[in-house]
Amino acid sequence: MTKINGIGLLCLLTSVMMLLPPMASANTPCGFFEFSWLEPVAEGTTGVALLVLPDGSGPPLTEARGPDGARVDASLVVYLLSNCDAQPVVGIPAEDMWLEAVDHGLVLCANVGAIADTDTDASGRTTWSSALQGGGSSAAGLRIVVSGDVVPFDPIPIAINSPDMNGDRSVNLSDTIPFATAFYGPYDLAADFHYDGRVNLSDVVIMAASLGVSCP
Ligand SMILES: [Ca+2]
Ligand SMILES: [Ca+2]
Repeated sequence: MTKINGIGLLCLLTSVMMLLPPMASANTPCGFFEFSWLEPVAEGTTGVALLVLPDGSGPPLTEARGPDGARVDASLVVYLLSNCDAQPVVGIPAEDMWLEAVDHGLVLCANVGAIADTDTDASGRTTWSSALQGGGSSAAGLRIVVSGDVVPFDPIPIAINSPDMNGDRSVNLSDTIPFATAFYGPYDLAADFHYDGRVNLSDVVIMAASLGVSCP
């Protein structure tokens, strides 16, 4: 029988270890999507605002408004790529991807408020083009959240306002108080529902028409 001394055993162990594949790091989460990208938002979207109603009856992102009141397509196209290997992340459920305001001023209806149009496809692509459902207001910009992780893009320059001014997910008399303050006070984007840089009768009409609306 061949005897293996200490040095021989060490050499044998070293050889065996060299033949083994390197150990994978245990469950390293991919975290943020640093290789992801957002298609440039349509030209002219600087200073864009979107009216949001709790029941989703506001205009879709394809019909946001520019500072002069003109309709602007502010729909979003995003490609989500894994942080681990820069490959598309396929099949992320639409309901796991949503928009939120950077300053949390946009209050969304539970589960449906601002989710993506579709699951991510083979290229990791999804879009946002529909109306959002919620209330509140924000001029800080929007961001995309995937399964609770913020995708590290610059804030998307879309301001939000809603006749649900106090963000309690329904439009009622309590919202008319801040609206009256804005109507008689200095300009406030939060009350400029028919976005055109002025709070006037056209905004009153939207406030009046929205009374009674709430999240589903
Ligand atoms: Ca309200
Ligand atoms: Ca206005």
